Amino acid sequence: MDTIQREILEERLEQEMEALSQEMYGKRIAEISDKDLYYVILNLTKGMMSATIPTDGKKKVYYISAEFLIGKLLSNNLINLGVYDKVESILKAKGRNLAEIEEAEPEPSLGNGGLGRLAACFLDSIATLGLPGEGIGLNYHFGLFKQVFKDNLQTAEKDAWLEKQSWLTKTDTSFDVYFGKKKVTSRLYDIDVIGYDSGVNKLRLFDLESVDESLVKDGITFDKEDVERNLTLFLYPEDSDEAGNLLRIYQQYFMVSNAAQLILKEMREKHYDLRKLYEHAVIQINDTHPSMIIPELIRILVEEKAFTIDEAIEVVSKTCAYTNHTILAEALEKWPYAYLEKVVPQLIPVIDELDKRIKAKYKDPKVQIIDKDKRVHMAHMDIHYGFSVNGVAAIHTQILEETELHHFYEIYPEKFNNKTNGITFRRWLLSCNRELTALIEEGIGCGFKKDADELEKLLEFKNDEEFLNRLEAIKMDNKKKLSAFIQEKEGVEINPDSVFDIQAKRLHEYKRQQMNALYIIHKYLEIKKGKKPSVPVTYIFGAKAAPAYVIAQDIIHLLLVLQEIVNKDPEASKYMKIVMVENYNVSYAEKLIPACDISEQISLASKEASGTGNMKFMLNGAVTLGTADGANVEIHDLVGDDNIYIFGKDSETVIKHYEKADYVSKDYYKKSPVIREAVDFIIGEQAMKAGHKENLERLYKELLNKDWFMTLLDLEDYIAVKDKMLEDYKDREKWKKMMLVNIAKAGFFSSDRTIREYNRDIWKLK
Ligand code: NBG
Repeated sequence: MDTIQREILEERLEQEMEALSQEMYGKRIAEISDKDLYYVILNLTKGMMSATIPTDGKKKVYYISAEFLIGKLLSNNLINLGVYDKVESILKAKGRNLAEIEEAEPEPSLGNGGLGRLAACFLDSIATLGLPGEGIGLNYHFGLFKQVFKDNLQTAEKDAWLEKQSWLTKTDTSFDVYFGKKKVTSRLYDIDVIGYDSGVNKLRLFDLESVDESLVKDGITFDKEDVERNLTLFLYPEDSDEAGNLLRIYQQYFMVSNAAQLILKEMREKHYDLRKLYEHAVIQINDTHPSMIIPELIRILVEEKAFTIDEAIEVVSKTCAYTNHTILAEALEKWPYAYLEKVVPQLIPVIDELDKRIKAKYKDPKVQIIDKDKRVHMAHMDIHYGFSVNGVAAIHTQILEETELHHFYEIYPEKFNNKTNGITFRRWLLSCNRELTALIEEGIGCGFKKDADELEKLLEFKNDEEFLNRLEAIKMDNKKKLSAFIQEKEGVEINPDSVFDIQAKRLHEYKRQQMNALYIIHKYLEIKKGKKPSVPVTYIFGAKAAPAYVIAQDIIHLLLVLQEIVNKDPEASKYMKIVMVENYNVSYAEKLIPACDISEQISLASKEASGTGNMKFMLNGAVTLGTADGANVEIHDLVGDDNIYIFGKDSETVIKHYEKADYVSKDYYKKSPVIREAVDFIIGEQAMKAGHKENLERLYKELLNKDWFMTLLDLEDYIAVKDKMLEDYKDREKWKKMMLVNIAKAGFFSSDRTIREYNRDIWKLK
């Protein structure tokens, strides 16, 4: 179908919908269930998307990523097609509610956190800007895992999100993938990614033909060695043992081998000269998971396309670019050489050659690909044999250049560049906060939907009482909706008149959910001593912890224990409530973010590469409470001192502490009675009664004896700044202005801006 046909389709939307309902279920729309109606609209939408003109050009970006946290797609696709309102009103006339139908859509479980959600925002922006680009990843049947709380502990179940009818379209593309002599076969599934008022691209997800879901017996455990059947069952399978590590390498190679074959197939079909691969393809390596694409492409060019090794290295190096998303050592993959030998022996000669060339040129052990312990540093390979290295926020890139990757920066200063992350406003404003979108549109017109910088025009309303009151009323309305949802989902009653203080992100010690917990304990103890807060607060958490990350599980445990203690306390619960929501995901985020007053962004400075939740909260009128880290720094620059609350030691100080190894958490504990009291509560009688001794004691000891992410370093400052912020909340005039300024200044964080920069500096697509 061409666009003319799409227009016809749009005009006849109602008839088409009824016809499809008849065809699929033999009933009228008014008569079918929400789930069936969801399938009807799904099919209709898929039809409209396939009738949209695909973006095209001489050069294309292939964004290879282990994660694409795309979220539910129905509303987003309807919005981007420009038919959301129309569909909504057609349904309304038939007594149906689009929001309820959206609930019937399962959320794809193809990602973990920020890195995967960023990839999804990027796909939206690439399509919206009309750039030719595709995402390439894997089709995990059970995703990461579904979080279920039992006995105040996190347990993990498989997240079975795949349904017979879905956004995935099975293609007839299939490749053979070899692990040494062992062969498996893949199958490609596509998801159309429609831009806002523009063309359509594809997310290409490879699956294993022989995958066997019945391998998963209990929770998320399965035979890790049965790779012929398990490769695409889970994202990031548990890797605390050798089998788990090998499986991750199998998955990564499966992903890049398919990607390489797909790219080369397209080159062949378009009759492009492989020797000029870089004129037609640019491969963005999203973190180190897809790094093996480099040796794999070199191998194919040499073995099958008659390139010399020099030629292959040159062509591939001009095609690949690498994005770094973290300075945490644990996340910078270093695979034992022996593991690679086992899984992908065919890559070993190439990796050896790449390493040999570096060893011949540079003596510095810090820049070697294979280190003295025979581990292969994937990021090092990316930096040497790619043409671009970027960080994801200004301060992060600066830390890469000056500290973490300094030795590389000295060799290749020209390769380094910053691309501050962004978010798609289609999902994180237009779709998740329709009331706010309408108010903004009334105030400044609809230009901001295509050009996010236009949000600045909102500053005109800084002294407009009526506008500010409406802004406040929308926030209140969103808080009421969230309260009702939480009551239903979690069985916890919260007060919409309280301050909504939200920390929603993966659980990691550096993100310091434990610091927020210590604040909560402190407040609780104050109330018990008779000091009543002047404004009630609801503390909301959303976080999953990797199943093998013991301390992270313990922190979740503490939060759930606090939830039990505080919410059940008739006195304290008048002033504070705690909700740790179960199975936090994109859909939950879409409900939390529009209802938030205080956006908690409290990482240990230097450790949060960027953060993207911070941008979503700000865009929806929350005020940030954070450390000078990641994109918080840029938010601070944009909104100014008066519209953000920054606390804690800065990244330079923190990095010095690490260098000198002079941070001793016990010193802080000893010095401050406030800290001592809060930390001791963890193993006090009350907590022990509600929780488990083993978990609580372990967490207590960790905080006291190690505290690698320096919670106690910043705790007192955090308490002081948060208290001040809550005081300021009562000054409604001041707060409403802060909300407005945050929204007005959020335009910079549109992923359209980020993608324009990627394209300008790295991809150079037309
Ligand atoms: C995460 C960082 C975040 C950042 C996202 C997206 C990984 C490895 N890194 O700070 O922790 O916002 O990437 O860039 O998931």
